[in-house]
Amino acid sequence: MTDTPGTSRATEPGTDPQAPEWWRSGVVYQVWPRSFADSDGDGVGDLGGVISKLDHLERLGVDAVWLSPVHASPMVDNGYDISDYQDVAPEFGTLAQLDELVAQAHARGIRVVMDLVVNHTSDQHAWFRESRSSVESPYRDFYWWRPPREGHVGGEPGAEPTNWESFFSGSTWQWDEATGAYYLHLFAPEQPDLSWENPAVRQAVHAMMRWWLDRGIDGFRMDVVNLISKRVVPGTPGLADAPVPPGAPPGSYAAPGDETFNGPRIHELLAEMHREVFAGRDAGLVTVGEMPGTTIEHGRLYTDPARAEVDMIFTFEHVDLDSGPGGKWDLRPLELPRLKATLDRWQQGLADVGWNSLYWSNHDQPRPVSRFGDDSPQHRVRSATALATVLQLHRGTAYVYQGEELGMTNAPFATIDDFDDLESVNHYRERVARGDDPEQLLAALRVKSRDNARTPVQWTAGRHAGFTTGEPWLAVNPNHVEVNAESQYDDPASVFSHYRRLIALRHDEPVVARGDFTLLLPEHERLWAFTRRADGVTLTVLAHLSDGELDPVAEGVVASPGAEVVLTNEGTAASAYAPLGPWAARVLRSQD
Ligand code: ISL
Repeated sequence: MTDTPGTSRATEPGTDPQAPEWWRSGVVYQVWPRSFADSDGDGVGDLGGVISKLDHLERLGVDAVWLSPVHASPMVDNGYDISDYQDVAPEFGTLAQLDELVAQAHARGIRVVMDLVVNHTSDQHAWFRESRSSVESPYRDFYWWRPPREGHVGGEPGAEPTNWESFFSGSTWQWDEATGAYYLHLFAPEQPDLSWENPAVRQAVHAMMRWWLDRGIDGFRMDVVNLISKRVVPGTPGLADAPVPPGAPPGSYAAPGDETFNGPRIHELLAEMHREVFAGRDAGLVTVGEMPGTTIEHGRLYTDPARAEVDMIFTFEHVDLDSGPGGKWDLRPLELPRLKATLDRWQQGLADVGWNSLYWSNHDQPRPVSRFGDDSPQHRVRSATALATVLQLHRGTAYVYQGEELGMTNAPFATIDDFDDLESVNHYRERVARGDDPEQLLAALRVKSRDNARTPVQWTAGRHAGFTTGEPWLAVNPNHVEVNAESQYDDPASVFSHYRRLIALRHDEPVVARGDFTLLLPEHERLWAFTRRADGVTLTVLAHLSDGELDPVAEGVVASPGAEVVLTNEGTAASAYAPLGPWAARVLRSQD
């Protein structure tokens, strides 16, 4: 590639500790390594692949890469089950390659943020192997071991210490014959939960985090970190049942809520981690906690700089709006006013204290253009770019998940055999066994399965989209012939080119990081409009999220004289308040 990145970055890694935090105007790009780029032809993406695509990231103009786990792992949950926190999985490469990635990224002004998965380890981690070997093991209390429920025999149905349902179906308790006890796993049985009640666990994790920072990485994305404090009721076994929804058959499992989310010691644990790991280090480090089930009230506490817990959190309200009371597979239509209102509430809630993370997708979510936009050939580019514009011009750090910058879509999965992810496959099997209609189950998987995000990145129109010279571990989306990076770089109308301009605008226009946020016409079902204001500058964002045409002034947007168009996905710039075509987005700038 010949041209320069979209913009200069606010601060280069490690240069000026006094500079304002880079992440306020910054953009973080998530790499999910298994599907990013394969350098050795084994069909699995790897670190060599990430290094080979740094040009792509530099050209896009992002400030940092968040690398999903590359640690040693049996890959039951594609790397979110770590068996050695201080080594790299052979299929991804070596520690030396990771060092090289960090060095090469830094040389381009791109930071590297690692995933931190410490709510649980893999059952193959040395700590757990030790822990399960004997009740006398010094590692026994690294995990949550509990006896069967009183009056029950271990291993029989209903004997589990609590009625909690795992994120990945079934009970959260696994019976372990060797020492005659259950251990807790909020996720898969191969992902036992660490006990953060144990100071030795905390010290070991803090030491591991310092080891990574000493190696030169720039921060952590902390996996489900608001689950690490379980609500321990005084007395034994000390963990309470979750309330069972009305009408559920006796003996049903129930998703734990307050028992595990944002538990009683969570703020204390995060403050301790901050003190033990980050205090006194480079101010350019960043931390983001993944926090499902978190309210604004908690969000303020987590991200208040004065409390020194984490810099920002990933919340889930906006990605739960298209789920019904039955959870993520219980599909509901998405209503634009509710989506706008949800983001607006977080904007207002964290306006004076704390900081927002802005994301449409990640490796757990379907593709945003298929979910919130229109992925038909006619509207894919416009809707992908309109959605990006709206999101990234809210106040907060923007996250781009691999392929989103190309407008990649959900995949055409035909049968259950096309899916890989344990969440999808377990859910399907459990429900088919219960007698649910397989076709209906498949219909929900097609919309919501995490595999939608996990098909390989589409680099070229060629064989396997240029992802691998071998056989890809998960099928490439056949639409790579039209949707691929190579064809987008030099096309000013492409999704990639729009993302580049948008990221440059975030960097160059201080009002994006600093300005206040006012939602306009909150009830409008097709128009997403808001203003951002600071220091006499106003940005007005107008996005028409549907087919057809829409006249913003006729709908009630008040024109501001002298407003100029600074970004649009409409090709030739329309005038500021002209009618918006299908999925058109326009950003106006005016000055007092
Ligand atoms: O993906 C989800 C639902 O479909 C979420 O509930 C997800 O499991 C939750 O957000 C936690 O995600 C994180 O931890 C999991 C891992 O499988 C995910 O990939 C990770 O992002 C367990 O480590």
